[in-house]
Amino acid sequence: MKLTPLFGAVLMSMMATSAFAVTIGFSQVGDEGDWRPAFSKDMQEEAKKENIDLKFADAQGKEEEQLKAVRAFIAQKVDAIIIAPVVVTGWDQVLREAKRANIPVFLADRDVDVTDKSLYVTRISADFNLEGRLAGAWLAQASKGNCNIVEEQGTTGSAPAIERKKGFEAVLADFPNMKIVKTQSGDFTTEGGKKVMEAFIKSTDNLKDICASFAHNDNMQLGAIQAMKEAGLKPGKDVLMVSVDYVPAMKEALAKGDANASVELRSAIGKYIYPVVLNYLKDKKELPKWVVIPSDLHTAATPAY
Ligand code: GYE
Repeated sequence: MKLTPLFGAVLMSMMATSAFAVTIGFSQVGDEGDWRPAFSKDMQEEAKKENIDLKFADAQGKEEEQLKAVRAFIAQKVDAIIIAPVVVTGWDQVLREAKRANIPVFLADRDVDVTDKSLYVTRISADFNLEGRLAGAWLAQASKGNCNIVEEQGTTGSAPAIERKKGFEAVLADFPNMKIVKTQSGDFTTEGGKKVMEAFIKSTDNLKDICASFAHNDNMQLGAIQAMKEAGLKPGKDVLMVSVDYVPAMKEALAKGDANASVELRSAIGKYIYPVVLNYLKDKKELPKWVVIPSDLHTAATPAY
């Protein structure tokens, strides 16, 4: 068929508006708690707004799955790759493959531990160490610097578990009468937190002399709250409860008095992430290695603003 110039122009403009601006591969951790799916949903919605063809891969908490997904994105020749890495180790090789293919990689949320930082453009995330310090500082004040603490750690080897612990302990170092007496990983899940708290209850004679529970995320704390209630204890009253994420279920627990404080980890962060990626694709300007998203601590008395 021969196209008239006008018809051809209309067709071209239709093609231009229906085509995506860019294709981005996003390798997500999984859906271990309430925060993660909220983050995934936001990334998908914001992608639509930005006219991005988002290839979303859920790794179900497994790094092997992430490596496969990233290799598939490279084979598909996407314009950019975003990774929320499950754990910090094991990334050098696949990042080198992306670099060789000339595909820029961005880290979102969690961090990686690589010696060659040129393997990724930048990381866009909250400061997990600060979150740990905020939780520790709140607890130091609430307990007047006297506190035996049980700690539910996040996924072993993940950036938030490492950094939240470090930040929290940095505050404790200033208070000789504050110490972590029990610590175990609950893998960032409600179930995991419940199991860990059940074990703590047993090994401490019903949390005798325990003043606080510090959980690396709200879901583990919500599980811990259940375990404590089942054992006839009063979370938020007998024991101070501080955690991170500030998910809706935690807001309810704070309002009910079952928990005392939670550091907010924003989940609607696509609006921080995509502009960084899109601008980089346009101008290729070097960026600082970390774009920090703010964190704030909330109690029942200080709702979100
Ligand atoms: O706090 C937790 C999630 O990577 C910082 O991962 C994130 C953490 C978040 O499972 O709920």
